[in-house]
Amino acid sequence: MNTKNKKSVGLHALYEEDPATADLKVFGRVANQDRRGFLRGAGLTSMAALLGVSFIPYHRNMPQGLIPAAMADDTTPFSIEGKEGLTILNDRPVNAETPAHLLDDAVTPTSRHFIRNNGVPPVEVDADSWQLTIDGLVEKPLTLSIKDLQDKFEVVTRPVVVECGGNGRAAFDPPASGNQWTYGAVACAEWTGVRLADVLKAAGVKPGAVYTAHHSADKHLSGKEGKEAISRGVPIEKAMDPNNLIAFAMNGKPIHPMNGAPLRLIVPGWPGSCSQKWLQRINIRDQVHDGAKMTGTAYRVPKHPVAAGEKVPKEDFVIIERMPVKSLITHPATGTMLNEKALEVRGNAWSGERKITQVEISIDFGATWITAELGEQPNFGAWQRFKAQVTFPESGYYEVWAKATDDKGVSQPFGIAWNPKGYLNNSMHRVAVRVS
Ligand SMILES: Nc1nc2c(c(=O)[nH]1)N[C@H]1C(S)=C(S)[C@@H](COP(=O)(O)O)O[C@H]1N2
Ligand SMILES: [Mo]
Repeated sequence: MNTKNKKSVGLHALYEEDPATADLKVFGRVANQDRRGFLRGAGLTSMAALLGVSFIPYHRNMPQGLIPAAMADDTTPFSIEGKEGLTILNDRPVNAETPAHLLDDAVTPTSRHFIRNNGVPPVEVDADSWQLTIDGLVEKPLTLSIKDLQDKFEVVTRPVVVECGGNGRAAFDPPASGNQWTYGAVACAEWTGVRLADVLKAAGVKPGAVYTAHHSADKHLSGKEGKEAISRGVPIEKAMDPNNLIAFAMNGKPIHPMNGAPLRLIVPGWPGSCSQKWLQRINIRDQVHDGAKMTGTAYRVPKHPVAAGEKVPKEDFVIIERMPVKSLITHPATGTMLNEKALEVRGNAWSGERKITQVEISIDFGATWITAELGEQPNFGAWQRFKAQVTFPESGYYEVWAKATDDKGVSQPFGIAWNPKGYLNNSMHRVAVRVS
């Protein structure tokens, strides 16, 4: 495990505060008063799995809130199996982003796909018995297993960008509260699944349908039954876009537990929050969905430009839909010390529901630009690779900047379009390079 820890609240602090809550966070369920009862079930299995064994022979003797010594020395709050090199922003819930230089692939490996959790993920999911229900404003409500989905609908595989609406929030000044993502709450994994539109057509969406409502198996942080961590949706027109997937595989394998195993939505071009993980139910509604994190100011921006720090009345906020044009320099890593003057710059560029037509690179703080070589978009919703050869004239400090332009002629701004909740920062990516 080489997951870096940004936040100091670790396991100890967590258990000192409240062992029962800590159990919930770590093991996904609250300990009974009789801890042994808890440890006998799924809790025991998940604790054992965290400790890297299949069983804890003397588990009956473990007191409630005991931090296993194997974990007690660990300075990182969690080791996330199957994830490498991510920066942990928060351990309750688990949120981790990927340093830009680890995103230097057309298809992001699962180990490098960021994690954004709003609540407590389910433990011990069983793909064989998992069920998805489609109900609400449909002719024929459906309950489907993953096998049903595979048997009844065409299965497709495609790389798709998932980006958190709050990616880039850390650069806001004045700061915006929420996860302080820098650049790495974005990834482009290859997802396999069936088309959401095909499944909705099979259920027969009735006239009057306005919005989808997505429901899932993760739990609210409070542990309260019936309270959802997040339940978002999209307008029915967007839901019927053939590019949305109900996905059961990620990079050719079952989905990583933290990325929504065994079933999730993949909604290209819109904020990651639309792509419900651990998906159990899609309810078709006759109004804009008002589930958890759909209302108030969550995943919303002011409908008019605002000055940094300006107070915005609630009624002026609108739901974020398409994500903006953006790019990321994935080589070199920022802070690189170069011993030669020539350098290959590489990265990824994307724009929600659009193609990238140009990426430009500057090494002189934007005074001059060179056009990068730009790769094709493999399919709707995927990012495009770019590369450029640059030569630094002499030794010293440089910044490499990248600026993408999409097929509607929209480019990335230099500055941040500040908004109260810190969404949609698509300002140009800059990396520092020292040439010796
Ligand atoms: N059930 C569920 N789905 C969810 C979330 C969540 O907390 N619970 N987070 C959403 C948000 S805000 C984002 S950005 C993406 C992140 O997907 P990832 O964790 O696979 O990177 O998942 C979305 N789907
Ligand atoms: Mo997100």
